[in-house]
Amino acid sequence: MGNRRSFLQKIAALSAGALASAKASATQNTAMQHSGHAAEARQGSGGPVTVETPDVPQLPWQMVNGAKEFHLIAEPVRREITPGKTLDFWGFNGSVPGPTIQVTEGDRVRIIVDNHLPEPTSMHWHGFEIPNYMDGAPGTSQDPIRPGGRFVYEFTLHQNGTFFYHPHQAMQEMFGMIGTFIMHPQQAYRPRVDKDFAIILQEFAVLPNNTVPNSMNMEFNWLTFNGKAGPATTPLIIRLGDRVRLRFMNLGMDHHPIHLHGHTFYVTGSEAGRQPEAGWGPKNTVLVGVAEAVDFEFVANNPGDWMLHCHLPHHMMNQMSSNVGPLTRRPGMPMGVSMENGMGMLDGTPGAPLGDDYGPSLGRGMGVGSADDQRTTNGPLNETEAQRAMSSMQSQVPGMQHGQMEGMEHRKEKLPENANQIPGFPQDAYMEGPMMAMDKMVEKPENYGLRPGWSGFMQGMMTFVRVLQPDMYEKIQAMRAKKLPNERQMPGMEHHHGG
Ligand SMILES: [Cu+2]
Repeated sequence: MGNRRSFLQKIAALSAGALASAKASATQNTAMQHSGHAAEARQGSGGPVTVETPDVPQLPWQMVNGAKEFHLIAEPVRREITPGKTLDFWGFNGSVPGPTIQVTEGDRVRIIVDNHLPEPTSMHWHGFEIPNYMDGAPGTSQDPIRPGGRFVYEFTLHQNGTFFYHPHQAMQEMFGMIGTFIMHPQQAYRPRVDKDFAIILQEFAVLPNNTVPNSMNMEFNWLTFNGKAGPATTPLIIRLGDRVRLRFMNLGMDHHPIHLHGHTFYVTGSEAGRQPEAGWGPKNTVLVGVAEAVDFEFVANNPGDWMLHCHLPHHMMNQMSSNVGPLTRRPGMPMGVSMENGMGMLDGTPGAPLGDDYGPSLGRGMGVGSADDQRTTNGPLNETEAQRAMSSMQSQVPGMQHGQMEGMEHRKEKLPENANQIPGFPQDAYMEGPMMAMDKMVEKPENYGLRPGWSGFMQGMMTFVRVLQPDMYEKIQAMRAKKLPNERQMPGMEHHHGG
């Protein structure tokens, strides 16, 4: 096992891709091999490009006794999934989802799994054609890995495609434990892609004022791409004209229809690997079912900042929950009443469905800064109400952008005379709008040049595919390269690895 310093160097080199070659020469073959992929891609030779996993680190390896050796540590992880919202998960090596593993078809692979959780776990290699005793099914193919224990998995891989790893304990899966496992083909798929990305879809149920997802819930109010909810998701940076592959993996209770704006794509792969070209059909939305992986490809020939998102309406929101008064601001409130009431459904009981009598729930409608039941501010309401709510929100959310209201379109709008007589009004409450903007809080090179206020309209499983003109593309890539020294500090990874 390398020491901490060389480990961190390797990590940094991996994130840097081709730019890392200078640093990598000082470390191990790990970084050289991976950055080699990118170099080959530019030269047009046979190797595939490295898969980028925005917001998730790459797991380094070293060659030990003829195998690529990886080290995964199952452990509790805290992660800020969007500004102001830090949750408790279980993950791997300080990350949720776990770090990305990339190998090549034909490789001998060894993965050391240490269990730093307070209960037994195991590791299942989803879709791998490997010996049964390496399959990671606790109690049936192996003894569970006890707390403090270790299991060493080792196998030779003859498949290629998009795979993932996860414990075979269902509740642990729902608590964050999954990671991307890419098996590259020895020769790149044709036609070659210039960019390759992978995104893991996860969902969590978290009551207001709590940090611990309820893994038994069937309704979810935090939806993530690679462990981040919009607007904290990191956009995919693409040069105009590039051929692009996106790979999605889903481990949750819902299926996610993933939709890309501005382009038509072709589904080229599944969780079982590359699909025959004869079966590729044009689409712009593809359902990524539970336990599935979907690869799709397109030519990024339409410049702009294009939405890439799950199209389930509730999956494009953050922190939905019922307007239940005290629950939204008082920690430790006991769970109450029936499921119907908790979900905000009327059952004939007297009183307001959103009143304090009803218990906590993950029903509908609470946004950042909600307090008591109140008039919403986000639709075409009157100006005074909007400003009142805005100032209370700014006092509750440090760093929330001031002045966002200025000049925004809806200030000029007047509430239609009959608005409050229209059943169902308002529908666009809390969910999105200029009041939610937090551009500064999520500032990063990949967001450079987006339309001011953009972040007020991005939540849940939403990100951008940014198809950029060459000059803008180069500029952002240069900014990303400059930012790397900071990325070397990866909390959680260094601190658990040496032990
Ligand atoms: Cu979805």
